[in-house]
Amino acid sequence: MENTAPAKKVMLSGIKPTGDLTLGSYLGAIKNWAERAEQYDCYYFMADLHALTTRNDPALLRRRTLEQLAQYVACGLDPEKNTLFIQSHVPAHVELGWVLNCYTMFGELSRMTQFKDKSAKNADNINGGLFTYPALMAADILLYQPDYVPVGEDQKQHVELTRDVAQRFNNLYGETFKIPEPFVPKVGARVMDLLNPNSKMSKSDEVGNGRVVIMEAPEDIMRKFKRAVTDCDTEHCVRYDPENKPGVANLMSIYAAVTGKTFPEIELEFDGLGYGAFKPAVGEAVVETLRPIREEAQKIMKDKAYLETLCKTGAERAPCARSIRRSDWYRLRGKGTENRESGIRSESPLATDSKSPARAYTLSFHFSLFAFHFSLS
Ligand code: AQP
Repeated sequence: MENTAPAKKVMLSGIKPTGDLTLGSYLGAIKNWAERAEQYDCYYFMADLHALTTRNDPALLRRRTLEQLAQYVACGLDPEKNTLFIQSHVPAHVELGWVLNCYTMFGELSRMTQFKDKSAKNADNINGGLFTYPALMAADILLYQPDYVPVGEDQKQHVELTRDVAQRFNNLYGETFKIPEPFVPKVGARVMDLLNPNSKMSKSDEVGNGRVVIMEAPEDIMRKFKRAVTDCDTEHCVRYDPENKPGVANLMSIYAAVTGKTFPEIELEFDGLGYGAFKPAVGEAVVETLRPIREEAQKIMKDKAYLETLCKTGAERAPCARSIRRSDWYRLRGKGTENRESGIRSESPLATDSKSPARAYTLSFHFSLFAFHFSLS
């Protein structure tokens, strides 16, 4: 019998393997992905090409990419229900990335907060990739025609730029790309550093007491939460006031995200108990949330054959399932379209016959430095 069920909406997101996944990566991104596999057709990738904007030891990058894949699965991303893949294994990301680079404006890229932050942090390596990162990210997204892109608050600006670029392209050449929506979680959208609650908890930050990673030992997590910065309020009052009590607000957001409790419920729970009771309670809740993930990820990491199969299947499934056909963006609507702005009929200089086996150009992405090899042992 013919399947008449309406097609599921598509979700897509990725994380760059620039360091160990943090509590922020989990609460701001992966946790929300894992909760939506039944409802959506989901694509999640390891953004190893984006990781090249910082200097990497190739072996470490390969190891982190695989660890990230294992952690995705351990966090609940069932590879049967989600397409999990490594970005560099799907060359179309780079191909469309170049095309979209040419439709992304210098001024737009200059305004990206993340570019400004990262350039300030890495003043000795402000490379072109760091600047044009959002154009590749636009390609990562638009390639799969997603309806939603689940991201933390910090990446919302990039998704908005993706929308602008897609709209610009569509206006010029006709409806080619679906315009995606950012999907930002209500709690956990911006997990802050435990020692500096005005700064986001990041993977590539110095390993220190302000950052908690998914694979961390329970005793280390507890120590970090007990030392977390709160404020000088003499009553040690647990109240949600991000402006005046950013440290407490951050801990409350983390607690809310891992327990599902609301802020008023948390205030009531710790009413009169002070920070001495509150901080270890948050630590324990985080430990218990991360414990099964850590144990499962450790098991998966030992099974290299399984990981290898996941990588292969992901690379095969990703480009063909829902992705936009390359002929659509290269031919720019094929036989010539009405240019809506000028009224001139245009034929793309990149146009090729989609039936021809000859491709506009081939891009072999097997440069050995970063290509995938099992070199974990
Ligand atoms: N602290 C955070 N709170 C909430 N969400 C977060 N995300 C990252 N950190 C937090 C979300 O996780 C995804 C990770 O995206 P990414 O690794 O590609 O980029 P990023 O935002 O630059 O992450 P980091 O950890 O800060 O990495 P580095 O240090 O390498 O730059 C995104 O959805 C992000 O919003």
